[in-house]
Amino acid sequence: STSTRYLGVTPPISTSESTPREREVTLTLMEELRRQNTFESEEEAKTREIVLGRVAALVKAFVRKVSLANGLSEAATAAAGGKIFTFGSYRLGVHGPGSDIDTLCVVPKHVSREDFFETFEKMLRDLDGVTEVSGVPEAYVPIVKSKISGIPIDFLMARLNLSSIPDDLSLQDDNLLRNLDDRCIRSLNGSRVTDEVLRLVPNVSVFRDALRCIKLWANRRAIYSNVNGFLGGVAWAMLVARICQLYPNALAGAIVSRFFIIMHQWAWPQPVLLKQIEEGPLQVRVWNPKLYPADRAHRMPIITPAYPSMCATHNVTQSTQMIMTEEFKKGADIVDKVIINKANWSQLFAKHDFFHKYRYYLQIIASTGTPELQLKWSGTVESRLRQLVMKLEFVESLTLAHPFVKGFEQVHYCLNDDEVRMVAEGEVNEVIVKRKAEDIADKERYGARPIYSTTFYIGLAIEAKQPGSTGVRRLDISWPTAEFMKMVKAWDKYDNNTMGIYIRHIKSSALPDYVFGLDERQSRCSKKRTIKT
Ligand code: 3AT
Ligand code: MN
Ligand code: MN
Repeated sequence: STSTRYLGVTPPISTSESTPREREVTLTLMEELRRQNTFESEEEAKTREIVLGRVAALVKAFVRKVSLANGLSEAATAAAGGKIFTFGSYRLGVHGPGSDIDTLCVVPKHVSREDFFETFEKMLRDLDGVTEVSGVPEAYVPIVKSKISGIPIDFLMARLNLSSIPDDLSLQDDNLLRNLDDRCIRSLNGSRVTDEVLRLVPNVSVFRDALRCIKLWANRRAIYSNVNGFLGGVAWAMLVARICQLYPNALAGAIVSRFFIIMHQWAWPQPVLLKQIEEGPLQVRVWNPKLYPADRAHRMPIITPAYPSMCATHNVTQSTQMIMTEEFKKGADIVDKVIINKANWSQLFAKHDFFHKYRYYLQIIASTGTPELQLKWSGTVESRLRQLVMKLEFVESLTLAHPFVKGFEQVHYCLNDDEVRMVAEGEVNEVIVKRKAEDIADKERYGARPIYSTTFYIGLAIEAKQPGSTGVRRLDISWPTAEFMKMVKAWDKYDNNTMGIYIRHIKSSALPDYVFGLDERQSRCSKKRTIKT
C-alpha cells in the first residue's frame, strides 16, 4: 500500500531522527539511571534466567502429574504441555534489582484451579532453593507468592479451553477467552496487556530506557501508586508507549522531554489510547464513556490495549490529577534545562517534599493486634482512602487533599488498655516508642501485647483567606471523616473488637520523625525559622 504505516490512533507528530544534542542527553540519562541503581547486576540477571527455566519445567511437570492422575493416556499426557508467560516490569524489561518476576502459568482444560493451589503449590515448596510460598486462592486475582534463589516470583494461573498447551502458544487471540472462568480472564489480562504494549511501540529498547526514567521519576516524586489515585506501572508504561508512537524515531532522552511537555498539556479527559478500542467475543464491558456514566467520570483515562479494554486510571481524583499535572510541569522545566545544559538529570529524580509542603495533615491510623490481620485491615483502609480524598475535595475551604503514596508501619508494645488506645489514636509517648519486646521480661504478668499500626497521611492545602474577609477560617472536615469511618466499617470482615481506625488532623510541626529521611528534619527546622524571621 502507498499509505504511510504507523502505530497508534493518529499519525506521528514527527518522524525525524534525534538531534546530536538529544543523542548526548540520552547518553547522560543512561549514565544517571545506572548511577541511581535502577539496573540489576549481571549475576542477578543470570539467576533470573535460571530460575525461569526451572519454573517453566516445574509447570510442565505439574501438568504432567495432574494429567496422569486424571487417567489420560501417555500420548495425551505428553501433548498436554503447559507454558509460562511473564508480565509486569520483568516482561517490559524495566525491572530493578530486587523486582519480582510476574509469571502466568497457562494450563490445559483438565487442570483445575484446585490442582494449582494444591499440587502446584506443594511441588513449588519441594523445589530446591524455594524459601517462601504463600497462596491466596480467594483473592480477586488468585495468586501464589514465592521466592526462589532469592528472586521473588508471583504466580497467576489460567486454564484454557484447550486439551494441550503447546510451547509456541500465543495469548493474542481474543477467542481464547471464550467460556473461561472470570478469574482466568483476569489472570490472562496482565500478560495480554504487556505483550500488546510491546507490540505497539515502534522501538522497544527506546521505550524501555524512557520508561525506566519515568518510573524512577514517578517513584521519587511520590506519584507512583494506583491504589492511592496516582498511576501504577501499567499506566506509566502506556503513557510512555504513546509518546514513543508519536515520535517513532526519537531516542530515549527526546522521548522523556516530549513526555513531560505533552502530558502537561494533554486535553484530559481525552483518553490516551495505544490503538482503537475493539469489541470482542465476551459478554463484558469495554471502556466506553458514551455508553457508561462511570467511564465518563474518569479524569485521566489511560486505556489498556488488549480486549477487553479497561481504564487503568479509575482511581484518579481531582486532587491527584492536580498534583500529577504540577509534576509534569516541573519535569518539563527540568528537562528543558537539561537540554540546554543548565541542569543535570539527577535533578529530575529529586525526592518529593510531601512532608514539607503543607501546614496541616490528616493522619489515618489503622491498628490491630496481629501482623496477619494488620495486613488485611490496613489494605482495606488504604483501598478506601481515595473515597476520603474525594469527600475532602467537596470541603469549600480545601483546595487540595493530597494522599501520600504509602502508609507507615509500626509495632508498639502496650502494657494496658490506655496505652493501646494511645497507639490506636496516634498519641504514642516516648516510653511506648522506646519500649521493645525484650524490655518486657514477664509479658504475661504485665499483660503486654504488641499493637500493629499503619498510619496514612493526607496533606491539606487550605484556600488563602479572601482579602477583606473577617474572622478566622474554620476547616470543618467532620462530614468527610464520619462518612469515611462509616465506609471502612462497612467492610464485611470488619470487627469492632480487633480493628482500630482513627483519624486526626495535626499541624506540620507535629509530624513524627519517622516520616522524614535521615537529615531531613534538620533542614525542615531551619527552613521554618527562616520563614518566621
Ligand atoms: P515491580 O518492578 O515488580 O515493582 P511491576 O510493574 O512488575 O513492578 P507488580 O509486580 O506489583 O509491579 O505488578 C505487576 C502487574 O500485576 C501489574 C498488574 O497488572 C498486576 N497486579 C499487581 N498487583 C495486583 C493486584 N493486587 N491485583 C491484581 N493485579 C495486580
Ligand atoms: Mn513485578
Ligand atoms: Mn508482582
